Parts: sequence; C-alpha cells; structure tokens
Amino acid sequence: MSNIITFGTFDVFHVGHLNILKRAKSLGNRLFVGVSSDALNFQKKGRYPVYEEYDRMSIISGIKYVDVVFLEESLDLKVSYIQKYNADILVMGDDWKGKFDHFSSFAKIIYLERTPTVSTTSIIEVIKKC
Ligand code: C2G
Repeated sequence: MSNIITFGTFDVFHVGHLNILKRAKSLGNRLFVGVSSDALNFQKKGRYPVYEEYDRMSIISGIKYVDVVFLEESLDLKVSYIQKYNADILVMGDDWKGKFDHFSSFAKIIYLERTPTVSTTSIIEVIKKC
C-alpha cells in the first residue's frame, strides 16, 4: 500500500492537470493532492487565481484518481504534509525538477514530464483575445 502526494494550484483545470493526477495515481494506491491556497498563489505568482481555492478543491475532489484533497497553505510545510498523509512518493511536474530533492529523506521524489503546449497562462491569453 503506497501513498502518493502532489501539489498544485490547478487553476482553470485542463488536460495537463488531469494527466499528472492520472500518472501520479498510477504510481501507488492512494493519491493526496494539496491545492495551493489563493494567498499562496499570490505569493508564488503575484496574482490571485481565476478560480477561488474552494472551487479548485471541489474540482480536484471530483477527479476519480484523487482520494484526498487538502489546502496547501505554505511551500514550507511540505514535510508536515508528507508526514501527515504518510506519503511514500512526492510527485511533481518537471517544471519543478530539482526543487524538491531536499525532501528525499522523507519521501521518494518523482518529477513527471509536463504535458506540452497546454497551460493556464496560455488559456487565459486565448480567452483574452476572444
Ligand atoms: N502540469 C503538467 N502539465 C502542464 C501543466 C501543469 O504536468 N501542461 C503539472 C505541473 O507540473 C504541476 C501540476 O500540474 O505538477 C499543477 O500545476 P500548477 O497548477 O501550475 O501548480 P503550481 O502553481 O506550479 O503549484 O508546492 C508546489 C506548488 O504548489 C505547485
């Protein structure tokens, strides 16, 4: 029985988000997903997400690959979340490659290839032009 944990904003949910959740789940038995809070997203990206945190959590909890959803309130709480959910593997897309290696004594770290071409930023740009 292995537990997988992953994190993300998952704003304007798209197929790249679906793919990583599907592939993360295939690595173990239970998938725990930390959804970045609106405030954390503002710290990370200098803007608030399009969808508020509870809507983003609600979307993620409706995905069949996801077992547990929680709010990720700080980038510095990774170890607490890994321990709270007994995570064996931490999965992130390879845009984060190397950035979580220092947690490797708490969980195995796996970076999966990002789905090319799709991103929340590019979707926002397309919508702006409509
Ligand atoms: N992703 C992907 N392919 C894309 C877009 C995103 O595989 N085309 C992955 C990212 O690599 C990440 C996850 O989907 O693993 C969520 O992406 P974001 O919502 O952009 O997450 P981010 O804001 O980077 O938050 O503590 C870590 C952070 O909270 C990650």
